Amino acid sequence: MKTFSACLFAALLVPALSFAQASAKFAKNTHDFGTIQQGGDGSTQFEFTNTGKEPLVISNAQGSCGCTVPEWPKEPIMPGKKASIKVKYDTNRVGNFTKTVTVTMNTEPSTETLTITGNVKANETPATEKHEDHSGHGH
Ligand SMILES: [Cu+2]
Repeated sequence: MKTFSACLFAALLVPALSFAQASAKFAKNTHDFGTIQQGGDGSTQFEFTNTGKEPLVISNAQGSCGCTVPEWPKEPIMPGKKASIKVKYDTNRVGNFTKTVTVTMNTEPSTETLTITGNVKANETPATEKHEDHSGHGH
């Protein structure tokens, strides 16, 4: 009898778990800054709504390199509520850029990729100080 109830319990639990999920609907997942002056404002926000049935928890957000820094809400976002992920690019780096931020959440699929792109225009500086093209750097 014990075995039977354990099986029954498992059978009820498995479908319940697969439904217990949050879902993030992003208003947009790319942002084009266009041309920004060197040292200018390289921040943007990616707004999203939890369209799932469970509180949405972001466990991590990771920029594709050190010059792309995300900030995300640490508290759970309730179903139907909006929140946003802030992404800041280091505009002291001159040139074209395309960077991604990978957001990990309790959703299916569990990651969302946000992309930022733009072109940082150099301030008038001596040519020796100029970085030709940031997009080719390896980190
Ligand atoms: Cu970089």
